[in-house]
Amino acid sequence: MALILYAGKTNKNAYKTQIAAEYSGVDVKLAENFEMGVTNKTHDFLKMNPIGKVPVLETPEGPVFESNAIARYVTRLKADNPLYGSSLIDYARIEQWMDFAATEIDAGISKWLYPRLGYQLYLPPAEEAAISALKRALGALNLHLTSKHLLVVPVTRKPSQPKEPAQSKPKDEPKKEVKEKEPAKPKAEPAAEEEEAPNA
Ligand SMILES: N[C@@H](CCC(=O)N[C@@H](CS)C(=O)NCC(=O)O)C(=O)O
Repeated sequence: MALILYAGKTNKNAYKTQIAAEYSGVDVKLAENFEMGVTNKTHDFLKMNPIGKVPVLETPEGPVFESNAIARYVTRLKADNPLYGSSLIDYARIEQWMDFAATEIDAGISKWLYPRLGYQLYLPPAEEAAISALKRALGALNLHLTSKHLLVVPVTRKPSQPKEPAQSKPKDEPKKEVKEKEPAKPKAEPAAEEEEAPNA
């Protein structure tokens, strides 16, 4: 029987579980008719997660909330799942990157994005701090990835034969005007249908 995951279809935190389930052969289905801002405010939902956030997984032994915990649970449903590593140091490194993604990257994105979307107060110095923290985290991630070769996919391309000679850009082409975007004014309440609501 499928485990039921409460979240909207495009919830980034639910993707963690859905991807883990797919790789682990675990049957997880999104709750039908789930409506962000409605379903997660019901009494029944709050019994599963008292803070009213998604995702929540319904298991035969009761509900589990917190997306990383759910993803780990689903992964461990498959015995000796290689997705979870095979030694203590493997587990530690997997958890290290899961925690890093949640607390350094996700948190940084939220602090930058939500005021711009109008969910939180927009304060330029706070945004500057969020961007600089995010750059630091992404810089560290980048450094890590450049020393790995996990994502390298060989691409063989035939030399392209352009039908027409490439047009060179006229030298005196006027530069496009770059307009600075005005930050959105804070909204009173996050829109109910918005999937990505503030963590705070
Ligand atoms: N730490 C939680 C964060 C969950 C979270 O912030 N969920 C958002 C959607 S991505 C939510 O339910 N927001 C509704 C609210 O803040 O009331 C997790 O990883 O599961």
